[in-house]
Amino acid sequence: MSTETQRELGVAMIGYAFMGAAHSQGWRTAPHFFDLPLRPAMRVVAGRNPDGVAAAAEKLGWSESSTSWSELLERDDIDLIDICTPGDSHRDIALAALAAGKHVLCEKPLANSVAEAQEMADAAERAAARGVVAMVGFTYRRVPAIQLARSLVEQGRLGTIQHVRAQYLQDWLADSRAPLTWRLDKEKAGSGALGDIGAHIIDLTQFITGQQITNVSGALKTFVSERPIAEDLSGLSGTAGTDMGPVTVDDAAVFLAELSGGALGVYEATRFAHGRKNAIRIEINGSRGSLAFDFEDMNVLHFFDATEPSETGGFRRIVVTEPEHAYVANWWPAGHGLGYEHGFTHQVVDLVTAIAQGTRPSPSFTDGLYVQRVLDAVERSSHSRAGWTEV
Ligand code: SOE
Repeated sequence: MSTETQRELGVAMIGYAFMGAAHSQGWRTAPHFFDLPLRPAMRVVAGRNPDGVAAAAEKLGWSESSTSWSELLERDDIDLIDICTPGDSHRDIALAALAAGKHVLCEKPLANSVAEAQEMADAAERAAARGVVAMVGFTYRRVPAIQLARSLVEQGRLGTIQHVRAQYLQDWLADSRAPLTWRLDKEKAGSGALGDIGAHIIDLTQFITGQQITNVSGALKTFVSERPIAEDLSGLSGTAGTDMGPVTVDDAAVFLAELSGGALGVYEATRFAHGRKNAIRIEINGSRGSLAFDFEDMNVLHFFDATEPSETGGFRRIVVTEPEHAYVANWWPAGHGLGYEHGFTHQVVDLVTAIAQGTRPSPSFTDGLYVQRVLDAVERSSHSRAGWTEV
């Protein structure tokens, strides 16, 4: 479609730190590599600090900056609100945006509590009846190897799934002097490793297996209870100041899970795994075979087909960089591989396509609500120390 005649989708993004930069990359890149049915126009980025948000607009490619997200909802040239703020503002922004008839993309986890997530999912259902859509940003679903994993499960290549093993391991807090930022503040973030990264592996394993987690037994732990307050609270790490402040979230979360299709799960999320940078490790065993994935080698999926003769059997290392694999044909010649940022581009592609086609994008706010319920059940189980807890 020629860009002159193509209809635009006016986008405003709220928040401009790490996730804002990643989402901007998605909005900027998608129309250059994919043939989109609507042309995203990066109209406004909003944030509280006037200088900071103006600089972000310039750097990230937004036409304007604003210090008032609510004013954006009154503008006819804005069709979609992209929420990249900490979790404590997701509910208010999403509810107001949906009520104003704006499509919404919201960073994960959907909210800071089940009650907020429920309100958001209900609002998304009402909005859908008016043709307004909402999506939650579980971006890793859009890694080609993850798409292949889901497809193999759907094709029955794993048979009945018995084991789900999932870890999300980072190490950016392993140093006890690493500074206190918003991600360590329960008021802002809702929870720590559990919601920030545990939410991803909950979503991913449910997505790949098609099963929902129904019961959990978990334990949360905070290893370092006080840290130097960061000079800039909005970043991921940053420079430590001289004053100390309390860490009010978990540093690590582990839990056992039962899944709706009969599988047993073992989950671990931590920011204290020295040497593990962004290791999302998923291993699934079924009656006909196994899958293994590690985001630190994200262009590869390991597949073991137990129906093959054992003499020549073994884990097959599938390099997921071919045009047959999801999203790949739009990028580089076969074999060249993708990175962290591509998921954000694919997220834009799928969202814009759904809007243009009048379908509902996934993961929906209801999917986000379900993940929130799992997070809540893990917290309840850990606090009560009572073991198995229903989601
Ligand atoms: C920090 O742990 C973080 O940035 C998460 O918030 C993101 O969701 C993940 O993609 C990378 O790690």
